[in-house]
Amino acid sequence: MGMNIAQKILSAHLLEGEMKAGNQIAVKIDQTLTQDATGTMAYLQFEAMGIDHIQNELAVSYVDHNTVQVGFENSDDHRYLQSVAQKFGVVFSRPGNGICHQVHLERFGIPGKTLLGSDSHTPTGGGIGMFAMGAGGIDVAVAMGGGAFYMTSPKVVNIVLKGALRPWISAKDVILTVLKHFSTKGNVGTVFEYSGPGVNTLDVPDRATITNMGAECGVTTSLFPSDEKTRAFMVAQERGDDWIELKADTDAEYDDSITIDLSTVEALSAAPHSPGNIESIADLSGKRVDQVLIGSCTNSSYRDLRTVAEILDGKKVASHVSLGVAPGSREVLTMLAKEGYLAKLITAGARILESACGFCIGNHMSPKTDAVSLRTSNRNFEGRSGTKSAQVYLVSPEVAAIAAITGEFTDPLTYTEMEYPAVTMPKRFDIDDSMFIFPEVDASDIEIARGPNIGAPPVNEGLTTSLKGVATIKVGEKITTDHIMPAGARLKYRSNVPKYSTFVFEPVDPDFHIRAAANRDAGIHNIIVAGDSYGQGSSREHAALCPMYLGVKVVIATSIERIHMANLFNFGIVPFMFADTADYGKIEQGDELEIADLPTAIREASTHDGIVMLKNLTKNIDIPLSADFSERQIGLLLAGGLLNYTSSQQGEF
Ligand code: MIC
Ligand code: SF4
Repeated sequence: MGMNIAQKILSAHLLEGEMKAGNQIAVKIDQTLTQDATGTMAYLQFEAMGIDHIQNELAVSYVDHNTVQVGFENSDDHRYLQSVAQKFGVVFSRPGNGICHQVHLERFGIPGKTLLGSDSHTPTGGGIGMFAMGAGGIDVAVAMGGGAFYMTSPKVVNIVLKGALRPWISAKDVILTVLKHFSTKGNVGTVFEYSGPGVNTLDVPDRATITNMGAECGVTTSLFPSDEKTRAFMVAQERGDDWIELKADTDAEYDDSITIDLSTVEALSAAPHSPGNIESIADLSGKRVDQVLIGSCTNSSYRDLRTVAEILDGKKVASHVSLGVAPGSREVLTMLAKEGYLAKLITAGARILESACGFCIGNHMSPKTDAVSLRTSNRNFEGRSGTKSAQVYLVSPEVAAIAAITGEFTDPLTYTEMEYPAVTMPKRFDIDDSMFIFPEVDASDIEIARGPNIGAPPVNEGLTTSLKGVATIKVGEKITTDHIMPAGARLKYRSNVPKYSTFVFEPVDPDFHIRAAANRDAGIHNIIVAGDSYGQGSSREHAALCPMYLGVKVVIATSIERIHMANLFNFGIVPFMFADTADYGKIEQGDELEIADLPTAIREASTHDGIVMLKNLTKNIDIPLSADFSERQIGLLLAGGLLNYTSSQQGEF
């Protein structure tokens, strides 16, 4: 039987397990990437593992998330990251060099390789045929140390593209069409693999927009074939030698398949407050816009920003609109500058922002109260922009640029001011690697620089007793990691877990941390109760690490998203699912809960029916929880997390 691309790459990297959808497998990781917001903890954990040099093919540390440097904390993190990179053989991408996913695609990504990144948008690499996945920082630290990555063998859905996009419609509209079909939940353990004649109509930067935002569906990754378009991109990056052809066999099988006719794709938007809440731009036409922000790892390529510059050329931004443009990389910014497009943007009235994540993570450019903000980024969770009442709509660069001029949502298909500026990918990008610091051969006298904000990673205790606790918080469905562990103004505390923990659940229940810490100090276990799709969104392991620090031992949800689930195991928090989803209604916040002899209950569940009984002492009822854990996952829970587990395995990851 023939193989699809996902099967080809995974089977070439398989270390343990059988590749059957749903099985636990271990794979070899070729490349890793980290960014500053997750990276400090990842390298602190790498240090705690006691390995003196990276063991994988390539590790790159990017500084792109928090570059605002208000106070000393960020700058100290950057200094730590630079020194630790030099010490352990990691390539360091300096602040200003660009957003990790854009830069990695440009300078390091290789078709057919595996990439693990401590950021949920790592699947951007799927645009050139890499099997690229997001994970928590500690999983990336293990992979840097040469350890395997444990994952669920995915099912593979074939997304067949046919036809070609109409002028003014672009890759963002394709991924929004995919989101409309698949939504943001129910896709855990799936890979989206693109095929069909329409693939050939998309260049790598377009493909990368699509694989990037597949993350919002909750899939493991998304993949395009590596073909002549991929070769053209690699050659334009002067990396033609890294190209290989990669395509599915003609008799490849898939678990499911859908077809999208590109010629019927409309201009779309993800309306507040979810990337899966899709509306057509035609329906939104005429709605007044206050802010337009163009950039982020989804839409900040040379193609995207030159298109924006051409649309804005000779025009002015509407007086009530604030327009910001953040190029995805220094390469993009340099090319825009040298070719005169930057001047067009500035003349039109755009505010040029640093090549970094910035606005996307709510780090600056928060909109005014109740503002309508149009963004080309990938997430519009409530409050992520820094303004809770803001209405954030996710759109294509074309829609964003036109709205900046007209001051309102405008259907690009009805925009008659100009011909569509069909920008094609350049034959050569402007390459300058001088903002990377490549590791030195002899790192023996490199001192690791640590500021006062950087603390050792806290460690958990193993599971030894009965669970006796309280439902400290009960939340609804689609609780994102931005709800659990906000970024934005709080981002600078990523290296200071005691301080950052005081913001756990801040947007939904600012007093949670006080109740949780009081319970912890009184020896009462904290339990989180949640609905569907708990832990959507980012890979930030602080959404498990900080609750762990506050004494959370168990999460009970109707469903939990992939990366967050792995992070819970990694920090020794037991992730239970309601065996019957209707039982979600049988626990209220404040209820006292108990599981007798938790370690034995979990072990026995794995060999029996996968069920653990929870007693709701307040209501005097029993609630069955599903606990179908693998041997390794049980090991992680009993050890109190991955750091303890790896040391108990004596360096055997
Ligand atoms: C995000 O887009 O939410 C982030 C910020 O890039 C996160 C990582 C983080 O929280 O540091 C992600 O996507 O994993
Ligand atoms: Fe950065 Fe935003 Fe992309 Fe996350 S989604 S990596 S914050 S640009």
